[in-house]
Amino acid sequence: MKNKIAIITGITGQDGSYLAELLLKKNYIVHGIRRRSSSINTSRIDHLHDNKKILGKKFFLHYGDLLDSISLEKIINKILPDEIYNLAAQSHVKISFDMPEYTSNVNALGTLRILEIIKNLSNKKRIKFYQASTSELFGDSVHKKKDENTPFFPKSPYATSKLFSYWITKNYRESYNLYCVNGILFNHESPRRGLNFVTRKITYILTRISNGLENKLEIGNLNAKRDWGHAKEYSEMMWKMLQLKKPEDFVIATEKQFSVRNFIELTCKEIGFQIKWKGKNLDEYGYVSRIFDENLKIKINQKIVVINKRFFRPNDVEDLLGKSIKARKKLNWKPKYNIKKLIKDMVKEDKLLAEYEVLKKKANK
Ligand code: NAP
Ligand code: F7E
Repeated sequence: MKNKIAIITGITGQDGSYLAELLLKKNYIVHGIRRRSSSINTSRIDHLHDNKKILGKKFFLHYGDLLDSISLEKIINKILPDEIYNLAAQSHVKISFDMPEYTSNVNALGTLRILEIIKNLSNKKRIKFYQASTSELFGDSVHKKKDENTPFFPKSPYATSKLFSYWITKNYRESYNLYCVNGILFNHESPRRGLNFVTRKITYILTRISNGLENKLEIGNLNAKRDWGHAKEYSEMMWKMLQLKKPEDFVIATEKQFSVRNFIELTCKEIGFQIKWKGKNLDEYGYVSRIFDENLKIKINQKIVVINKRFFRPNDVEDLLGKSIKARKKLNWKPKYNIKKLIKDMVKEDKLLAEYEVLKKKANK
């Protein structure tokens, strides 16, 4: 049987790397679009190149940018893929307040640029298109559990840019009969998550503190609640959405909610100590109250979490919880990772990084 061909934008990111792995396992030929950068940005996918035995000539990277129609058009016209997964984005919500125009250009117009190319090719090939939509679209919606019918109420330049891409994807589906879907994914994390997203920041810095490499974790809003799943599983749902006969939008969520504070507490437990809280608002802090593993380089009463105003947003989404009944029925969605398993996976990898750094420091002495 002929191999299917996929293009992934954002292949160097967390989700792009998991999706590339999955598609290669399914025997796809995978083309990734990477943007030019002065430092190497392929660390999440380098192992795919190394694995030549399995992959042979099935994995290719191309320079392109969502801001640059010429590069996108050249790549898509040449490859004529069966599927395009549009995962590229300026994906950081807080940074979108600092760079609203750039964020909108990449996330909103970038999606439009790809859809136009697909539309112009539609008499040659029916290319299926996946758009990385987000639970941030719901923002301040008053409905507790959010599904495909919940009204949107975006609260950041990131969310408004993704609102445009959500609707333009739906519009191109309806106006031009294209196969386009929105995956409305709630937060998903992993050991490959960027270091400036809250979960990875927590597992990375707390494992460093417990190895004596750092003193404090500085954090923003402790009370924000999220529905956190594992990126590996969520990437599989992207693929499943494009395998359906009829293009439809889906919410993917675990349907369980935890606060940033809970995430810190569970991470401490996984590492081997207990944290307690004192003080209020900006003066609140977390200190070590019990130690279960005597090898940890921390002390009872050590102040290890402090609040820093710098990490608050002009406007935060306080409460996100999903309802993914439709995906459970039509995509057979059932999360295998709960929050504890997710944290275990992240702490395991970050512990190795910290231990490696300790060894390096010792060797250099
Ligand atoms: P990520 O780790 O931040 O990856 C974003 C990717 O987009 C990176 O490969 C990045 O390249 C690339 N990119 C950024 N600007 C670009 C541009 N102008 N042209 C081409 N590529 C560009 O994000 P992620 O967590 O994997 O998320 C994947 C997608 O899902 C994003 O669209 C995000 O908004 C959306 N989403 C994420 C979540 C989540 O919880 N993770 C939830 C819902 C939706 P560099 O490596 O060079 O920076
Ligand atoms: O923040 C709070 C922060 O940056 C989560 C993106 O993948 O998921 C992600 O967006 C919460 C917020 O993710 C810090 O205020 C506290 O309430 O990890 P985050 P996000 O904003 O939910 C959605 C679904 C996407 O689509 C996005 O692309 O944690 N928080 N203290 C902090 N957040 C950060 N980053 N850093 C802190 O120090």
